[in-house]
Amino acid sequence: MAKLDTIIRGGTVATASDTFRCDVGIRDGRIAQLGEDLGQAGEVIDAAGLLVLPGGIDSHVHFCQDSGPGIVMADDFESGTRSAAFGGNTTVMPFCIQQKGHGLRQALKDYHALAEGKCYTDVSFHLVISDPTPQVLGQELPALVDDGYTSFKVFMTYQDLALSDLQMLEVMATARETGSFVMVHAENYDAIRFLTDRLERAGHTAPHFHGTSRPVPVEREATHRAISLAEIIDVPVMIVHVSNGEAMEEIRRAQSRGLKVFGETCPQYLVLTEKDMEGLNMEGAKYVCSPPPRDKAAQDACWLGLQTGVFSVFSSDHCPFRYDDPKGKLIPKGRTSFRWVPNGIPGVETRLPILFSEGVSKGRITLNQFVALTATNHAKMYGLAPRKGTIAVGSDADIALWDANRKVRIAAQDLHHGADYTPYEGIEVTGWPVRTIVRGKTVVADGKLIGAMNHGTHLKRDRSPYAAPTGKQITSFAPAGSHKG
Ligand code: DUC
Ligand code: ZN
Ligand code: ZN
Repeated sequence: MAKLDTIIRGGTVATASDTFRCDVGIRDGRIAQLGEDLGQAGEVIDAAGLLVLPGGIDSHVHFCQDSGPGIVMADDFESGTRSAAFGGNTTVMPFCIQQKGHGLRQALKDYHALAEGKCYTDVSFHLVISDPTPQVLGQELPALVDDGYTSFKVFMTYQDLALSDLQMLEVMATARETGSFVMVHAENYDAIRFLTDRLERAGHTAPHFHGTSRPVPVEREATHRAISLAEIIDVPVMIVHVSNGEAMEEIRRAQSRGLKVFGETCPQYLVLTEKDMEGLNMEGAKYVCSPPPRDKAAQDACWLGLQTGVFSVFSSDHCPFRYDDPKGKLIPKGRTSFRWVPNGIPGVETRLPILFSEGVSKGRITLNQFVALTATNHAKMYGLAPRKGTIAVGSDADIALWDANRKVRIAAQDLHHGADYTPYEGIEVTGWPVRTIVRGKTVVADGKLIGAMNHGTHLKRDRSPYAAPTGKQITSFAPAGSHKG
């Protein structure tokens, strides 16, 4: 047998199901052998005392995304994937957004041009459909799904993105016909507009009123509606960035009725609260994201959702803007309220340490749940398995070595993203990724960037095994109550 390129020796390997001592042999970027006494290799990495985990897959990040007039996102592909790699990730999935009046193909061409040669980790794009014209749904999307762009996000809020219920139904019907996978941002646009107008008229303009403008029922109602629309079409759906127990309960109830409804939550809903948006002057803007962080009860509910499998994926929703910058979180001159603070916070580098520390180190979840929630389930859900998301012979050698005992106090100055702050400043974590290996090549080791910026590649994806079977022409829709488990 040909010599191995690399052996990771002496570590403890964990997958979504098992934890075991073994060495990992790598050849040509893939895992070639698992076992003991694997012989010789060009490079031997000593992993004694370390955990050997699948590299993180963050299936929800935003890089160099058009964010409106005068606003600039803080990360491009270079800084975004660099930060991801330092945080133990090997694949990230950003969104390619269709602008109203434009097609998906051109948007993809432009987005690929931004990513080309600028990725330290692998990437794979979701689409965002903002203008579901007959051309987009009838021609472009079916062809793009065949080309490996097998998931897309739709929004129920934001002026330039929100789809009507009719459009949601049309988009979901196309997902069912093409076997693509629908992700939903569930917030009620009209309710947010109404509340925002009222708050502004009352002079309530500080950043923390962002939270007041999007209370829990705004999210719960839209979650319920998205699930109902998906049930009518009989199509699976992923509710992204779930922030609280009431929305989580909507998902849990749908799952208990046998519906293919999935949920995602994020670090901000585990360790931040609405109080963080109350900082002096504009400081609260550092925490403005949508849905907003809530309260302790909502945090507990999100933990329950992770522990019980209501949430199958834990993502960062990394959506970075600089704070001390008129193109970022500071309200531009002439604008007056929280309405103008860009929604989103950085987090791709801190997602894994926060869940490891708060989850595994504190005994809330097992190490195997951690792997499932941060890597394996993302790969399965979005058509990257078995190539990605696990440690198995034949899979890509995407691996993060973890020091489970290392204590780190999170500080912006130590992170590698393009933002000038982290909303997680000062949080002490136990457990840190000390080496990140992408397809057999070390990208980050001991706090140093070693990888090449053109090592990362764009991954075409299979259809999600959870999506509707293809070729399923819609001749009938789900009668009410037909989905009891
Ligand atoms: N939705 C996201 O997914 N990210 C940032 C902002 C938003 O509304
Ligand atoms: Zn969203
Ligand atoms: Zn997002």
